[in-house]
Amino acid sequence: MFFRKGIAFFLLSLFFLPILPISAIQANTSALRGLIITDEGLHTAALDLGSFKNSTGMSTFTTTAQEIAKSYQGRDLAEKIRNFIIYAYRSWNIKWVILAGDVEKVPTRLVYNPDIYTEPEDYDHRFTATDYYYAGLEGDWDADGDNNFGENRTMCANGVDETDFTPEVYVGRLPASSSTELQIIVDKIKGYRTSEKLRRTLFIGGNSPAHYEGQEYCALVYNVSGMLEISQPKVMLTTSSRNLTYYSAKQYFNDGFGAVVSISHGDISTLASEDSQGNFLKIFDERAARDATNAPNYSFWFIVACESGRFDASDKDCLAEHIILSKNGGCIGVIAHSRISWGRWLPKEHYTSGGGAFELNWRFWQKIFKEHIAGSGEALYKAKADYVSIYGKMMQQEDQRRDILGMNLLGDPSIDLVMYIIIIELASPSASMLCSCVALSVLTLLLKIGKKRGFHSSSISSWLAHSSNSLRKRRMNAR
Ligand SMILES: [Ca+2]
Ligand SMILES: [Ca+2]
Ligand SMILES: [Ca+2]
Ligand SMILES: [Ca+2]
Repeated sequence: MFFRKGIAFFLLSLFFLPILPISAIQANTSALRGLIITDEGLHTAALDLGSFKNSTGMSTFTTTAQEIAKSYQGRDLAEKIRNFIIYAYRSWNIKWVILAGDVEKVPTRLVYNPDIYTEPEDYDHRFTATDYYYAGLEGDWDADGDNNFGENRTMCANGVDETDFTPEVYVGRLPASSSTELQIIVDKIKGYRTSEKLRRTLFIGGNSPAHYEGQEYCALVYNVSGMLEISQPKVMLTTSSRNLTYYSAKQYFNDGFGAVVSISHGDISTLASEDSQGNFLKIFDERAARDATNAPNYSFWFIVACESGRFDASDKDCLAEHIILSKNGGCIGVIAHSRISWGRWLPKEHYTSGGGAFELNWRFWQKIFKEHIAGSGEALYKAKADYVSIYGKMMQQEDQRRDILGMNLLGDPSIDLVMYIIIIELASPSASMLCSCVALSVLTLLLKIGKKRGFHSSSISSWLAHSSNSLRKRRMNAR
């Protein structure tokens, strides 16, 4: 199948090679790392982000959906945009793509992925909203040409899996519906800084008595993801330990944590835990997200819950959108499910290999904490690709596909979580006595990470300068 897809990909690239937006020809394309694709109404804020990325050594090209639509072919805007991404990947070897706009500005792809569950009734449960479509660039995701994208082998008339689960580029979305909203997110990205607080992880473990126990699950994520090995300080709020309420979750979140991991029930606006009597207790909602006050210590949150990432709803923003659009705090990035996540109905001892969003969550953090993959987009898509390769034939099951396709990244995929959440650990004041050893370790780790992702040495030096300045300041304060 790879061979067949490879040929199709090659032919597609030849077909689209000569067509290029005029502004792209003028760009210095030799060192391009990333693309920002926005709407013309959001162009100013997107260009601000592009300039910022360029100033940090990440060469970025910014264009609009309207400009792409003039030059690229496709049956709809999403396909035209994807064909441009294919062109940029083949010609410039770009690594990541930022979709700078909510779905009415930069469309997502609804893939055919029918659920047996049909509630709530305000959307069509046969389709899952996924930006994976823009990351897997082989084929056209509709091998049988029936306009149902991403069908499994059984549904596709040609008997092939229409998705391309092996990512060529890493994709994240900034879900802004106005230039004001986009500027809020851009300002957060520009203001994201290392901080002692970002070293910490906040766990929020709700229960679903028949299916999972949040405390056990959070402990598992902490143990297997590699957070434990670097002595990451943590706070664990769980229903089982009776310290998880709407107020405690809100209070701790507002204090600022680099990483937030949660498991619970969810809908488009709310996260909830279930007690042993079957009562649902709210633990977070869009209001808590909107009113968050943790700036400038923005969190990166992986939400394991149903529908909290249903960013394609036409009538309202989902919880994940509220958290990233929050003005005085909230998140720098969120991974959340656009549809229903079934979870794994398995005993605790199978949590590690239990599959679905449960497993994708700790695999994502493992990419950051153990493998030191810097970009949140790369970490997510590599975790997904690992998952697909491990589960093999099971990926033809619709619930498995939904968890992998439906878990989207809202945020800048090139945001360097290793730099902000882990490396600060090595440069912490407790190590001030060993300052030169620490600086050497930081340099070694930076070079290792930099090499792995083609990071520019100039930005490593500028970060080192920043880092040694902060160390110097800390030492002066300590005197
Ligand atoms: Ca099809
Ligand atoms: Ca691929
Ligand atoms: Ca919106
Ligand atoms: Ca939306």
